[in-house]
Amino acid sequence: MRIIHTADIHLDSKMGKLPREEAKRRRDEIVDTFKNMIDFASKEEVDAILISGDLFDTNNVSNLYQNLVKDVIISNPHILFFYLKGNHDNNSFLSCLDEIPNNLMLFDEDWTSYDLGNGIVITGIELTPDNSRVMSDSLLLEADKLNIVMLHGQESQYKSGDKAEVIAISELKNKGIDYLALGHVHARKLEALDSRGKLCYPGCLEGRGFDECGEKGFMLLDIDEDSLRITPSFVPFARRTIYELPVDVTGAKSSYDAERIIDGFISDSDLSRDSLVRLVLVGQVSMDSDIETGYLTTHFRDAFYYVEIIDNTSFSVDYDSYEFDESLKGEFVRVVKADTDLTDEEKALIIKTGIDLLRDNR
Ligand SMILES: [Mn+2]
Repeated sequence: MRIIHTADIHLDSKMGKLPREEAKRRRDEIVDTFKNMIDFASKEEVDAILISGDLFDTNNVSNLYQNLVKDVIISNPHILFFYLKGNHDNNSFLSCLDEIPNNLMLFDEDWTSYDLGNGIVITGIELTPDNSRVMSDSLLLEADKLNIVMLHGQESQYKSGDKAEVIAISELKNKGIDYLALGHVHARKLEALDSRGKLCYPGCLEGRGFDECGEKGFMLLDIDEDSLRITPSFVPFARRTIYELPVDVTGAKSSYDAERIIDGFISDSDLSRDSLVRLVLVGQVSMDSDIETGYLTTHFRDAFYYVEIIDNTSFSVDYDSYEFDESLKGEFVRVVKADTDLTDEEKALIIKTGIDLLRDNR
Protein backbone atom coordinates (compact mmCIF):
# COMPACT_ATOMS: atom_id res chain seq x y z
CA MET A 1 0.00 0.00 0.00
CA ARG A 2 1.17 3.52 -0.79
CA ILE A 3 0.12 6.70 0.98
CA ILE A 4 1.00 10.34 0.31
CA HIS A 5 1.51 12.66 3.27
CA THR A 6 1.23 16.37 2.53
CA ALA A 7 0.36 19.53 4.50
CA ASP A 8 0.50 23.32 4.43
CA ILE A 9 -0.51 23.81 0.83
CA HIS A 10 -2.09 27.17 1.74
CA LEU A 11 -4.25 27.45 -1.37
CA ASP A 12 -5.17 31.04 -2.20
CA SER A 13 -2.58 32.57 0.11
CA LYS A 14 -1.88 36.24 -0.60
CA MET A 15 1.82 36.10 -1.43
CA GLY A 16 2.02 39.81 -0.82
CA LYS A 17 5.75 39.94 -1.48
CA LEU A 18 5.26 39.26 -5.18
CA PRO A 19 3.92 41.80 -7.69
CA ARG A 20 0.15 41.41 -8.21
CA GLU A 21 0.16 39.47 -11.45
CA GLU A 22 2.93 37.14 -10.38
CA ALA A 23 1.19 36.51 -7.07
CA LYS A 24 -1.99 35.46 -8.91
CA ARG A 25 0.02 33.20 -11.23
CA ARG A 26 1.78 31.62 -8.24
CA ARG A 27 -1.58 30.96 -6.56
CA ASP A 28 -2.79 29.24 -9.73
CA GLU A 29 0.42 27.25 -9.95
CA ILE A 30 0.06 25.99 -6.38
CA VAL A 31 -3.46 24.66 -6.93
CA ASP A 32 -2.13 23.12 -10.15
CA THR A 33 0.69 21.40 -8.27
CA PHE A 34 -1.88 20.05 -5.81
CA LYS A 35 -3.87 18.59 -8.72
CA ASN A 36 -0.68 17.24 -10.32
CA MET A 37 0.11 15.48 -7.04
CA ILE A 38 -3.26 13.74 -7.27
CA ASP A 39 -2.53 12.75 -10.89
CA PHE A 40 0.77 11.34 -9.66
CA ALA A 41 -1.11 9.45 -6.94
CA SER A 42 -3.51 8.03 -9.49
CA LYS A 43 -0.75 6.91 -11.88
CA GLU A 44 1.43 5.50 -9.10
CA GLU A 45 -1.49 3.62 -7.54
CA VAL A 46 -1.40 5.53 -4.30
CA ASP A 47 -4.33 4.46 -2.12
CA ALA A 48 -4.66 7.43 0.21
CA ILE A 49 -3.59 11.06 0.57
CA LEU A 50 -3.16 12.49 4.05
CA ILE A 51 -3.55 16.27 4.25
CA SER A 52 -2.30 17.29 7.71
CA GLY A 53 -3.87 20.74 7.77
CA ASP A 54 -3.72 24.14 6.11
CA LEU A 55 -4.97 23.00 2.73
CA PHE A 56 -6.49 26.47 2.36
CA ASP A 57 -5.09 29.73 3.59
CA THR A 58 -7.75 32.32 4.11
CA ASN A 59 -11.32 32.74 5.24
CA ASN A 60 -12.42 33.74 1.78
CA VAL A 61 -11.03 31.11 -0.51
CA SER A 62 -12.07 31.72 -4.09
CA ASN A 63 -14.80 29.50 -5.53
CA LEU A 64 -12.40 28.52 -8.29
CA TYR A 65 -9.96 26.85 -5.90
CA GLN A 66 -12.65 25.26 -3.74
CA ASN A 67 -14.31 23.83 -6.84
CA LEU A 68 -11.01 22.57 -8.27
CA VAL A 69 -10.26 20.74 -5.02
CA LYS A 70 -13.81 19.37 -4.86
CA ASP A 71 -13.76 18.20 -8.50
CA VAL A 72 -10.37 16.54 -8.22
CA ILE A 73 -11.46 14.64 -5.10
CA ILE A 74 -14.75 13.52 -6.67
CA SER A 75 -13.09 12.46 -9.91
CA ASN A 76 -10.60 10.23 -8.07
CA PRO A 77 -12.94 7.92 -6.13
CA HIS A 78 -10.23 5.23 -5.94
CA ILE A 79 -8.11 7.50 -3.69
CA LEU A 80 -9.06 8.13 -0.06
CA PHE A 81 -8.46 11.74 1.05
CA PHE A 82 -7.87 12.22 4.77
CA TYR A 83 -8.31 15.91 5.46
CA LEU A 84 -7.48 17.17 8.95
CA LYS A 85 -8.10 20.90 9.25
CA GLY A 86 -5.29 23.23 10.40
CA ASN A 87 -5.34 26.68 11.97
CA HIS A 88 -5.62 28.30 8.53
CA ASP A 89 -8.54 26.14 7.40
CA ASN A 90 -12.13 26.88 8.21
CA ASN A 91 -15.39 25.26 7.18
CA SER A 92 -15.77 27.26 3.98
CA PHE A 93 -14.56 24.40 1.77
CA LEU A 94 -16.67 21.76 3.49
CA SER A 95 -19.76 23.94 3.37
CA CYS A 96 -19.37 24.37 -0.39
CA LEU A 97 -19.87 20.62 -0.81
CA ASP A 98 -23.47 19.49 -1.48
CA GLU A 99 -22.55 16.28 0.26
CA ILE A 100 -19.30 14.90 1.64
CA PRO A 101 -17.82 12.63 -1.06
CA ASN A 102 -17.45 8.98 -0.02
CA ASN A 103 -13.67 9.19 -0.42
CA LEU A 104 -13.24 12.30 1.76
CA MET A 105 -12.42 11.36 5.36
CA LEU A 106 -12.69 14.08 7.98
CA PHE A 107 -11.69 14.64 11.60
CA ASP A 108 -13.05 16.68 14.49
CA GLU A 109 -12.18 17.70 18.05
CA ASP A 110 -12.19 14.10 19.32
CA TRP A 111 -9.94 11.31 18.11
CA THR A 112 -11.31 9.63 14.98
CA SER A 113 -9.84 6.39 13.61
CA TYR A 114 -10.25 4.90 10.16
CA ASP A 115 -9.38 1.21 9.89
CA LEU A 116 -8.28 0.54 6.33
CA GLY A 117 -8.89 -3.16 6.89
CA ASN A 118 -5.41 -4.51 6.20
CA GLY A 119 -3.88 -3.79 9.59
CA ILE A 120 -3.46 -0.09 8.80
CA VAL A 121 -5.27 2.47 10.95
CA ILE A 122 -5.31 6.24 10.41
CA THR A 123 -6.18 8.31 13.48
CA GLY A 124 -6.39 12.07 13.93
CA ILE A 125 -7.73 14.94 15.99
CA GLU A 126 -8.14 18.66 15.23
CA LEU A 127 -6.52 20.61 18.05
CA THR A 128 -8.28 23.33 20.03
CA PRO A 129 -7.21 25.22 23.18
CA ASP A 130 -9.46 22.79 25.12
CA ASN A 131 -8.22 19.47 23.81
CA SER A 132 -4.58 20.13 22.96
CA ARG A 133 -3.22 19.63 26.50
CA VAL A 134 -5.14 16.45 27.18
CA MET A 135 -5.41 14.83 23.75
CA SER A 136 -2.53 12.42 24.35
CA ASP A 137 -4.30 10.89 27.39
CA SER A 138 -7.23 9.78 25.25
CA LEU A 139 -5.15 8.42 22.36
CA LEU A 140 -5.55 4.65 22.46
CA LEU A 141 -3.96 2.63 19.68
CA GLU A 142 -3.76 -1.13 19.14
CA ALA A 143 -0.13 -2.24 19.30
CA ASP A 144 -0.49 -4.90 16.58
CA LYS A 145 -1.76 -2.42 13.97
CA LEU A 146 0.26 -0.06 11.81
CA ASN A 147 -0.78 3.25 13.32
CA ILE A 148 -0.58 6.51 11.43
CA VAL A 149 -1.57 9.54 13.51
CA MET A 150 -2.39 12.92 11.96
CA LEU A 151 -2.01 16.22 13.86
CA HIS A 152 -1.59 19.88 12.94
CA GLY A 153 0.54 22.04 15.22
CA GLN A 154 3.95 23.15 16.42
CA GLU A 155 5.98 20.36 17.98
CA SER A 156 7.37 21.03 21.41
CA GLN A 157 9.18 18.76 23.84
CA TYR A 158 6.69 19.26 26.64
CA LYS A 159 3.26 20.73 27.32
CA SER A 160 3.36 24.49 27.39
CA GLY A 161 0.75 27.20 27.67
CA ASP A 162 -2.74 26.60 26.34
CA LYS A 163 -2.14 27.30 22.68
CA ALA A 164 -3.99 24.88 20.44
CA GLU A 165 -1.15 24.66 17.97
CA VAL A 166 1.38 23.16 20.39
CA ILE A 167 1.98 19.41 20.28
CA ALA A 168 3.90 17.96 23.23
CA ILE A 169 5.92 15.27 21.50
CA SER A 170 7.04 13.64 24.77
CA GLU A 171 3.39 12.79 25.50
CA LEU A 172 3.07 10.90 22.22
CA LYS A 173 6.02 8.57 22.76
CA ASN A 174 5.42 4.87 23.41
CA LYS A 175 1.78 5.10 22.42
CA GLY A 176 2.10 2.71 19.48
CA ILE A 177 2.46 5.35 16.78
CA ASP A 178 4.31 4.12 13.69
CA TYR A 179 4.17 7.37 11.74
CA LEU A 180 3.15 10.76 13.10
CA ALA A 181 1.90 12.69 10.06
CA LEU A 182 2.26 16.30 11.11
CA GLY A 183 1.51 19.65 9.51
CA HIS A 184 2.07 23.33 10.41
CA VAL A 185 5.86 23.65 10.22
CA HIS A 186 6.77 24.55 6.64
CA ALA A 187 10.26 23.05 6.64
CA ARG A 188 10.56 19.31 6.08
CA LYS A 189 11.55 17.16 9.02
CA LEU A 190 11.69 13.39 9.42
CA GLU A 191 13.05 11.86 12.60
CA ALA A 192 12.51 9.14 15.18
CA LEU A 193 9.55 9.63 17.52
CA ASP A 194 10.45 6.74 19.83
CA SER A 195 11.90 3.25 19.39
CA ARG A 196 8.89 2.30 17.25
CA GLY A 197 7.75 5.28 15.26
CA LYS A 198 8.82 8.22 13.16
CA LEU A 199 7.51 11.77 13.11
CA CYS A 200 7.36 13.84 9.98
CA TYR A 201 6.53 17.33 8.79
CA PRO A 202 6.46 17.06 4.99
CA GLY A 203 6.97 20.85 4.61
CA CYS A 204 4.84 22.84 2.22
CA LEU A 205 4.13 21.58 -1.29
CA GLU A 206 5.38 24.78 -2.95
CA GLY A 207 7.43 27.56 -1.42
CA ARG A 208 5.53 30.83 -1.26
CA GLY A 209 8.22 33.28 -0.17
CA PHE A 210 11.87 33.65 0.72
CA ASP A 211 11.20 32.09 4.11
CA GLU A 212 10.26 28.87 2.28
CA CYS A 213 13.41 28.21 0.29
CA GLY A 214 14.71 24.96 -1.12
CA GLU A 215 13.28 21.74 -2.44
CA LYS A 216 9.57 21.24 -1.70
CA GLY A 217 7.24 18.32 -2.29
CA PHE A 218 5.46 15.56 -0.37
CA MET A 219 6.20 12.34 1.49
CA LEU A 220 5.45 9.00 -0.10
CA LEU A 221 4.88 6.19 2.39
CA ASP A 222 5.47 2.67 1.17
CA ILE A 223 3.82 0.15 3.45
CA ASP A 224 4.60 -3.54 3.33
CA GLU A 225 1.31 -5.14 4.30
CA ASP A 226 2.84 -8.45 5.41
CA SER A 227 5.33 -7.02 7.87
CA LEU A 228 3.35 -3.78 8.45
CA ARG A 229 6.55 -1.83 7.96
CA ILE A 230 6.43 1.72 6.69
CA THR A 231 9.13 3.33 4.55
CA PRO A 232 8.78 7.09 4.02
CA SER A 233 10.59 8.91 1.22
CA PHE A 234 10.52 12.51 0.05
CA VAL A 235 9.28 13.27 -3.47
CA PRO A 236 10.39 16.69 -4.77
CA PHE A 237 7.36 18.01 -6.63
CA ALA A 238 7.18 21.81 -6.59
CA ARG A 239 6.66 23.64 -9.88
CA ARG A 240 9.25 26.22 -8.84
CA THR A 241 11.95 26.42 -6.21
CA ILE A 242 12.80 29.48 -4.15
CA TYR A 243 16.40 30.32 -3.36
CA GLU A 244 18.14 32.93 -1.27
CA LEU A 245 21.84 32.88 -2.12
CA PRO A 246 24.82 35.01 -1.07
CA VAL A 247 27.01 36.38 -3.86
CA ASP A 248 30.41 37.63 -2.75
CA VAL A 249 31.19 40.84 -4.64
CA THR A 250 34.27 41.74 -2.62
CA GLY A 251 36.40 44.20 -4.55
CA ALA A 252 33.66 45.29 -6.97
CA LYS A 253 34.16 49.00 -7.64
CA SER A 254 31.05 49.58 -9.69
CA SER A 255 27.67 48.16 -10.62
CA TYR A 256 29.34 46.91 -13.78
CA ASP A 257 31.89 44.92 -11.73
CA ALA A 258 29.08 43.50 -9.58
CA GLU A 259 27.09 42.63 -12.70
CA ARG A 260 29.99 40.59 -14.08
CA ILE A 261 30.48 38.78 -10.77
CA ILE A 262 26.75 37.95 -10.60
CA ASP A 263 26.85 36.80 -14.25
CA GLY A 264 29.64 34.37 -13.37
CA PHE A 265 27.77 33.22 -10.27
CA ILE A 266 24.61 32.49 -12.26
CA SER A 267 26.39 30.63 -15.05
CA ASP A 268 28.34 28.53 -12.52
CA SER A 269 25.16 27.63 -10.63
CA ASP A 270 22.72 25.03 -11.87
CA LEU A 271 19.63 26.98 -10.85
CA SER A 272 16.60 26.41 -13.04
CA ARG A 273 15.38 29.50 -14.89
CA ASP A 274 11.93 28.71 -13.43
CA SER A 275 13.16 29.60 -9.95
CA LEU A 276 12.42 32.55 -7.70
CA VAL A 277 15.80 33.88 -6.64
CA ARG A 278 16.99 36.42 -4.10
CA LEU A 279 20.66 37.26 -4.44
CA VAL A 280 22.21 38.81 -1.36
CA LEU A 281 25.38 40.73 -2.19
CA VAL A 282 27.99 40.21 0.51
CA GLY A 283 31.66 40.95 1.03
CA GLN A 284 33.64 44.17 1.33
CA VAL A 285 33.52 46.87 -1.28
CA SER A 286 35.33 50.18 -1.34
CA MET A 287 33.54 53.29 -0.12
CA ASP A 288 33.26 54.86 -3.52
CA SER A 289 31.74 51.84 -5.25
CA ASP A 290 28.40 52.67 -6.89
CA ILE A 291 26.68 49.29 -6.62
CA GLU A 292 22.97 49.89 -7.13
CA THR A 293 20.56 47.02 -6.60
CA GLY A 294 17.73 48.68 -8.53
CA TYR A 295 19.80 48.69 -11.70
CA LEU A 296 21.09 45.16 -11.08
CA THR A 297 17.57 43.80 -10.47
CA THR A 298 16.44 45.27 -13.79
CA HIS A 299 19.48 43.88 -15.56
CA PHE A 300 18.91 40.34 -14.26
CA ARG A 301 15.11 40.30 -14.33
CA ASP A 302 14.98 37.78 -17.20
CA ALA A 303 17.53 35.43 -15.68
CA PHE A 304 14.84 33.76 -13.55
CA TYR A 305 11.06 33.70 -13.12
CA TYR A 306 11.49 36.24 -10.34
CA VAL A 307 14.66 37.99 -9.15
CA GLU A 308 15.46 40.35 -6.36
CA ILE A 309 18.88 41.62 -5.38
CA ILE A 310 19.70 42.90 -1.92
CA ASP A 311 22.86 44.74 -0.94
CA ASN A 312 24.36 43.40 2.25
CA THR A 313 27.94 44.38 1.55
CA SER A 314 30.10 46.23 4.01
CA PHE A 315 32.61 48.95 3.22
CA SER A 316 36.32 48.72 3.55
CA VAL A 317 38.13 51.94 4.36
CA ASP A 318 41.64 52.44 3.03
CA TYR A 319 42.86 54.43 6.05
CA ASP A 320 46.41 54.73 4.69
CA SER A 321 45.25 56.86 1.79
CA TYR A 322 43.82 59.44 4.22
CA GLU A 323 46.74 59.50 6.64
CA PHE A 324 48.31 62.64 5.21
CA ASP A 325 45.20 64.04 3.55
CA GLU A 326 44.92 67.66 4.80
CA SER A 327 41.40 68.21 3.54
CA LEU A 328 38.29 68.17 5.71
CA LYS A 329 37.69 64.64 4.43
CA GLY A 330 41.07 63.44 5.69
CA GLU A 331 40.51 65.04 9.11
CA PHE A 332 37.05 63.50 9.33
CA VAL A 333 38.39 60.00 8.52
CA ARG A 334 41.16 60.31 11.12
CA VAL A 335 38.75 61.46 13.84
CA VAL A 336 36.37 58.56 13.23
CA LYS A 337 39.25 56.08 13.04
CA ALA A 338 40.54 57.23 16.44
CA ASP A 339 37.15 56.79 18.17
CA THR A 340 37.56 53.79 20.45
CA ASP A 341 33.82 53.43 21.16
CA LEU A 342 33.02 52.39 17.58
CA THR A 343 33.37 49.00 15.95
CA ASP A 344 35.21 48.77 12.63
CA GLU A 345 31.89 48.27 10.86
CA GLU A 346 30.35 51.34 12.49
CA LYS A 347 33.42 53.40 11.61
CA ALA A 348 33.21 52.31 7.98
CA LEU A 349 29.52 53.17 7.78
CA ILE A 350 30.02 56.60 9.38
CA ILE A 351 32.93 57.37 7.08
CA LYS A 352 31.01 56.23 4.02
CA THR A 353 27.98 58.36 4.97
CA GLY A 354 30.13 61.38 5.80
CA ILE A 355 32.17 61.22 2.62
CA ASP A 356 29.03 60.82 0.51
CA LEU A 357 27.67 63.99 2.16
CA LEU A 358 30.91 65.93 1.66
CA ARG A 359 30.94 64.85 -1.97
CA ASP A 360 27.32 65.97 -2.51
CA ASN A 361 28.10 69.38 -1.02
CA ARG A 362 31.21 69.88 -3.09
MN1 LIG B 1 -0.72 25.84 10.33
